[in-house]
Amino acid sequence: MTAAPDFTPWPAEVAQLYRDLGYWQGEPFGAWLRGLAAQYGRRTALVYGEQEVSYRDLDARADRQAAHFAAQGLGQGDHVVVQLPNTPKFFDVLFGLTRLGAQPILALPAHRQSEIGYFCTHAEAAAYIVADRHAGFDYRPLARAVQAQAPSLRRVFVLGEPEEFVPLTPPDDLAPFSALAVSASDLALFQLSGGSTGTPKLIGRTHDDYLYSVRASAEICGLSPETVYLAALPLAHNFPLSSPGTLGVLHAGGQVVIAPQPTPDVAFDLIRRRGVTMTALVPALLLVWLQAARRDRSALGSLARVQVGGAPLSPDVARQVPEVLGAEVQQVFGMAEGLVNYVRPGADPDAAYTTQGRPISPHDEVRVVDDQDRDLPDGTPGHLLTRGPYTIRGYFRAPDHNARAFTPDGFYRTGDIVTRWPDGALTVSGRHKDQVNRGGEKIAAEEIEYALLGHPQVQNAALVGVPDPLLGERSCAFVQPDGPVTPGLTLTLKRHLHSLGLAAYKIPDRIEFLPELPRTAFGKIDKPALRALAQARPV
Ligand code: OOB
Repeated sequence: MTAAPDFTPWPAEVAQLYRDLGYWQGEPFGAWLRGLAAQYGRRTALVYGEQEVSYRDLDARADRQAAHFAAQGLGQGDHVVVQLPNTPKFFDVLFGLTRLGAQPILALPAHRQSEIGYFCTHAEAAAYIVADRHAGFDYRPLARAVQAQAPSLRRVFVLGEPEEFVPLTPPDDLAPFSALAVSASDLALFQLSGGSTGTPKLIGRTHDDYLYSVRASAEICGLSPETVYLAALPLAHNFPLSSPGTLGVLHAGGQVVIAPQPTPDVAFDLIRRRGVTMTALVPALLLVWLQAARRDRSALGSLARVQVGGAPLSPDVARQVPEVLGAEVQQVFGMAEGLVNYVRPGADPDAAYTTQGRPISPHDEVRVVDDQDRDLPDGTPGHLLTRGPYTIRGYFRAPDHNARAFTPDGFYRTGDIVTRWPDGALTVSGRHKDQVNRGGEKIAAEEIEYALLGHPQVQNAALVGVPDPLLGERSCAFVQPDGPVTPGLTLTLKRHLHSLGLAAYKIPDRIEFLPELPRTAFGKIDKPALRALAQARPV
């Protein structure tokens, strides 16, 4: 059996190069935050409703949170699944855990038992952190179910009414926290992969590599103490967290305004009241904002830049941003595994609308190759492979998958089809990986196909993306039933998927039945044919 390493290191000489270049500074999150507190002191770091948290407070809160976690038995190297909505507590937890050397696994509020149970068992998580309720969902029954499934879970912390669990808020009588020595080359946190296989993958990011991407992103994007950033997307996602995201804004001494919801009714008011200068959106949300701003954009006067990423943005929509929102649009093409590309601020409009930018680092290596991994000339679309100072060399405990997802010399196979231009800018022109990108939320086709195959009335199943004017893509499952299509089978199958505890965004938007799934000459299910069929069939 192959060993399943937690972390695939960079080769020693490459790591040394990144240190020599000053990319990896040997500073863990805890010390980084301490430095920000010293530099920015009483300035406001976070805004949430009427609450304001200064840099100094943020640092002190991280200490208290770390002390609370330590008193509850958490420590260095513990994996902790964190699933919190957009509140300042997210940062207390992130900074509290990383200060202890415990490693948060940053789950999304939409995840349910299938995903959370998997993260807890696969990573042998020591703790799970949730809010009592959010968006009409009670996370405590979920915590009970996960606890029954994952024997490693020693504690569940709950923000709000904890019931039988541990309150997330530290008690008043805590002993002071004495800092631990945390190595910057250790894992700081786990991001989650959208993936294309049956199980989601965990992406371990080191303090060194993650903070490099944060610092460099803040610089490229020209952030400063004057930046007021609206965190509208879920805080845990790599884009709003680090590209440059909330961490980049904190690095620059700016203000993070936390939006509980990304919708215009909530977000526009925050922009007006707090003088927000910048935000990050996925294209689906941008469309909703554009629609609302066409009716009334009087709240958006301070907004200077809107970053858009996570899914393809059509040049036509990009072009509307300056006129309708009165702000510059900045495309961001990134991935939780590492590589992030930015259109540089002030780029000529044509490049700004039609490319997704160029990599952060001069040491991001980018290859565009054909099906046989042969390099292609600029201007020709091909598979994007990459390695560099903040791109992982392997997923957590996934040796078989790693053998496919990385080349022997450590390039990550992104699964994206891109065209590189002579100036190094990339245009994303397609996707090779078997995934549906539903408004920026990634769905691994195989995960849903396996789940459908688990139902007795399903003989075979294939999930494809269908173009959608709002979400970019919606999902359509083609099912070859085992026997006749009984009345209500569509609903039965959707209920089946819900009962497995899959996040709601993964439930297919459409289910279509076929007597047999089309196959290619090689006998594989013919997904292009299914995509064409889904588009041709009226919904
Ligand atoms: C971001 O990260 P993930 O891990 O949720 O998804 C990565 C994938 C990419 O491989 C690509 O398929 C797609 O999302 N994607 C884009 C895109 N940005 C991401 N496709 C077309 N155009 C774009 N601008 O989505 C992410 C992480 C950091 C920053 C920004 C996005």
